[in-house]
Amino acid sequence: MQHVEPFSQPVYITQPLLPDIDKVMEKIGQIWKSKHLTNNGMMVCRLEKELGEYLKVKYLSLFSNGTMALQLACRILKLSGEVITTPFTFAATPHALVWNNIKPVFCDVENETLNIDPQGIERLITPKTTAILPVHVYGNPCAVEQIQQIADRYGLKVIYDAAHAFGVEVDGKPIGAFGDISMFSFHATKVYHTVEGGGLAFCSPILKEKADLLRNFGIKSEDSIVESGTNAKLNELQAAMGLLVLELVDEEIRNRKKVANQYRDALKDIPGLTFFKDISGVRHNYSYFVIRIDRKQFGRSRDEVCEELKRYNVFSRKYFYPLCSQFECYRDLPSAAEGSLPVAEKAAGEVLALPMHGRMSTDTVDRICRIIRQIQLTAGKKI
Ligand code: T4K
Repeated sequence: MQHVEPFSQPVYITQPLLPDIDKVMEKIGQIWKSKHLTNNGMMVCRLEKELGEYLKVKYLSLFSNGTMALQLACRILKLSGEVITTPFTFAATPHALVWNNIKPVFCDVENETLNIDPQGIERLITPKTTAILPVHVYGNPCAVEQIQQIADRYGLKVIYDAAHAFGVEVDGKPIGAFGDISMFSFHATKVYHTVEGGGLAFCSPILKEKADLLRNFGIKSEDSIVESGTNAKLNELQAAMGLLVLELVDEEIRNRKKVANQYRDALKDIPGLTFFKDISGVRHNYSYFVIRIDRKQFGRSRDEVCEELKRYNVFSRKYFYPLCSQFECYRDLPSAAEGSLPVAEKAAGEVLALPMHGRMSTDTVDRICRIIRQIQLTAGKKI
């Protein structure tokens, strides 16, 4: 095999989807003319409508970021006590609970998707449990039917952390239609973004009404403040970006699919290396391209591969290591006890998200794959 050289420029885990700068300036010009910068201006109203249509959800509210949206979702549903969630997620998921004085209860994940394992949920339910907070990790849908059945049986609410699942559909049903509320993140590193931003999808207009109040201090009218809300609004500049990025997102997802397939094809016969396959009936968004590395079979650990890749100027990410249950602030919880989340613990030591976005050239993907082969071949030797 020919020796592969490092990239001359860093290759990051992702690159934000950037609209044409002239179009951005044109939109900013409109905002300047209106002199309306925030507080539910025309851009935010338009984006809320257009995004709601794109995501095929009945009611949508926009927020300053996904974390604030998730915090408010708990508040809207008046959750308290304990909420069952997954340890295999970004910090924002359990943090949103704690900011509502709710105790996160960690449930192990399924090996196939690394989403919460419905089989584990029931035995964690106590009289204090008020909801389940699953995450569609990497955009792969959770076992939505089973989760809903459990929730119905015990009278629990379901909030989906759909931060990664923009535009995902299951058998033609939009991902935001499951559960009581779904939260989307529109952070710059996501498939679709508004620089920073988030959204909540609801099935009921009453929930949306409450969300719209809570994100704006609970102000109903100039002389009537009806909720102890906060400030979690998206502004006009973010919304303008969102309108332009929305025009590009379908092509981005098509291109990401090509990148994912190229990775899969080039990496498929490497011993000790596995990755997620497309699930039949699911419209995927290819948020992340994640490999799992079995140290024994591959010859190098995930951490070694991550470090070696840096020497080639490739910056992969260990999403999600450490597990949330291993964070200093959560590791003393009974549900976080070492050994009680075996599937998640194993996965957290093996997963590595490789660079992924729709503008990656075939040459870049090919070179990353050849670097990974080279890292394997040089196991135990100095490069
Ligand atoms: N729930 C889940 C399951 C989530 O994954 C997240 C966020 C949330 C909830 C909360 O949603 P938000 O409140 O964020 O809307 C990133 C993101 O900051 C975070 O949004 C995301 N999940 C998480 C998985 O990834 P970091 O700390 O890894 O990002 P950072 O800044 O290191 O960026 C990664 C790479 O991306 C950089 O090395 C270069 C590139 N990049 C990044 C930014 C921000 C750019 O090229 N341009 C940029 O502007 O957390």
